Amino acid sequence: MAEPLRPVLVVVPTYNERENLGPVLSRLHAAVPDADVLVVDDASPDGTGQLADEMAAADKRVRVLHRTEKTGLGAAYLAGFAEALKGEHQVVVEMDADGSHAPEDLPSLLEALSDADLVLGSRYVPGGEVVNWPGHREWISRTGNLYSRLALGVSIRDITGGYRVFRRQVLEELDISSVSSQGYCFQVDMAWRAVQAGFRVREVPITFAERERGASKMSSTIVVEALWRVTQWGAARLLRRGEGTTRSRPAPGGGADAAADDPAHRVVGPATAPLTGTTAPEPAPPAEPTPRDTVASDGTLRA
Ligand SMILES: Nc1nc2c(ncn2[C@@H]2O[C@H](COP(=O)(O)OP(=O)(O)OP(=O)(O)O)[C@@H](O)[C@H]2O)c(=O)[nH]1
Ligand SMILES: [Mg+2]
Repeated sequence: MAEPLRPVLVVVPTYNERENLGPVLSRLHAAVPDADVLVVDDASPDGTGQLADEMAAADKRVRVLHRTEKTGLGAAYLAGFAEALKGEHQVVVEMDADGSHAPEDLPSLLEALSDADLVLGSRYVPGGEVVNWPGHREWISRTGNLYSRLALGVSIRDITGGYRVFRRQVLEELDISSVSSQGYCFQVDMAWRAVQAGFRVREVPITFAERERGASKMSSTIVVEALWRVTQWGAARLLRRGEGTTRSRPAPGGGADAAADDPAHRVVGPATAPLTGTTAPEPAPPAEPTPRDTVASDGTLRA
């Protein structure tokens, strides 16, 4: 078997995760000792940012990107990705700090990258599971996934999940500066862009656990945003199909206006149904202005 791609950078967004950050990073380094970590903290009032600085001072695998305002999960990840692309990491991981994404699952996600460009940790493929989630949360998640699958014509079972592994090339080639979605929608947006660009997307089972400490930042706005945007993308897809628009075949892993039903794209792994999507991406709205991030002399990053 091929050696897993290296080096790996795990981007961990935090907002008020003081109780969770330490345990999660310890588990991460027990599972993948050579993983580097970039904590992206939005000036958490509970002092998560200072704690992260202390951890960074004690462990050279850890760095911290401090941002001045809470601008949402999507914006935090995008800032982390931009920072990641300044360095040499070949693999970039999305992982929440609340313990829902088990670091112990990361080795299998990394391994799956050997024949994929984007690996999605999936609760809804065989072997995947959700532990301790209230029934209504799982219902929202499953319904959102079903709706996205139908609207976008993709076979991905868990397109809203946020535990993911990207080959660097995916982040380089997708125009991530134009992504402005947040929350669940951010996850759908990134995966949908990757599908349309012809990247190989693979789902790998994970065990997703409800956070034990700290407060969720989920809100009804996040659900409504996802519904609205997925409906727009789905409608655009159907309109283009109705117009009989034909698109030239991109190189695998190629440009952003690749067709989702192009044979170059496939969902590999447990979800193997053929994709029926046909459209180019909806022109993305302009990115929200984000604070500039700078590197301080101590190596700490400041927004
Ligand atoms: N930097 C930053 N991190 C955030 C922001 N919102 C959420 N996060 C972090 O993103 C991760 C996921 O947030 P959660 O509140 O757990 O949201 P969720 O996982 O969608 O919702 P739950 O399932 O209820 O936990 C956690 O590590 C949060 O601390 C934000 O505005 N800025
Ligand atoms: Mg969470």
